[in-house]
Formats: sequence, C-alpha cells, structure tokens
Amino acid sequence: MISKKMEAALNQQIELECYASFLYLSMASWCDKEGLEGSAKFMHRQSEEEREHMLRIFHYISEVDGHALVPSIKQPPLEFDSAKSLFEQVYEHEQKVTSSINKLVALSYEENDYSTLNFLQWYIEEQREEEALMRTVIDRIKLIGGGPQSLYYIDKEIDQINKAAAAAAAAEDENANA
Ligand code: OFO
Repeated sequence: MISKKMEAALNQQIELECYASFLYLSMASWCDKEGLEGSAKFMHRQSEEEREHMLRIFHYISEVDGHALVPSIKQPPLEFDSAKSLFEQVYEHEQKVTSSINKLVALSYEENDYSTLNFLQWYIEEQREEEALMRTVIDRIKLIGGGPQSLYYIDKEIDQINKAAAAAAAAEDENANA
C-alpha cells in the first residue's frame, strides 16, 4: 500500500526519467548526424538506461498497489550547439534528477514509508555514478580542447568511456545474477 502523495511523487519521477530517455535519444540522433559515432552510442546507452529507470519505478508502484501512469512527454531539443554543450546539458539534467530523488527520499521519511525509502537507495547510488561519469566526460572534453581535430579525439574518448561503462554495467549484472 502506498499513500496518494507518494504515488503522485513517484509518477512525477517516471515523467522525469522518461523525459531523460527522450532527451538522450534526441542527443544520440544529433551526434549521429554530426558523425560523432562514439558519442551517439554513448547517448543511446544512456537513453536505454533512463527507460529502465522509468520502468523500475513503474513496476514498483504497481507492486505496492498504486497506479503507475504513462506520462505525456514534451518534445526535447533537437539541435545542440556543440558536443561540449550537449554533455553539459546532460550533466545539468542529471543534477535535476538527483535533486528530485532527494526530495522523494525526504517525502518517504515524512510519510514513514520505509519500503519506498529502501527502493530509492538504488537511485541514490545510480545518480552518484551518473554525475561522476558526466563530469569525467566533460573534463576529458576540456582537456582535449578546441583544436582542429578535437571533435575526432573527443568522440574517440567518449567511445572508450562508453565501452568501459558498458563493461562495468555488464559485470554488475553478472554479480547480481550470480
Ligand atoms: Fe535516471 O536519471 Fe540519470 O541516471
């Protein structure tokens, strides 16, 4: 059983995760169009992850006898100024998601809802990892700088980061299923 207040707040989080999935999908498409293949792969993976985050909440709400709602999503931006500004926007969005998760945690304390509090622990960890990952990407972009071939090197670097993150996620899944 879940309170109406908590159910509504979790449904809002579904909307935020779903928007993140669409935003990152739009970013993947822009990267592809610009010939940034490594970055496109990275953003496609992020988009899939956000969909999983959304579904995790969706199933949780049903499990605790609430009503999970499919959100209406506004169209995300379709064009971006540069790879750097794109990743800065990802980082900004992730910070927004973190702050929203923190509010959910505060609400679960207020409501004495320890089941939801426990459920949210996974998101706290996930947001810490996501923010750290985005800072790494932005730091590498800054290090590479804006020279003539910088986009080529930035994309290669992001492809490497993507492969490492995908391998870490696969190892985590394997541990969870062991
Ligand atoms: Fe689900 O918002 Fe990031 O990870």
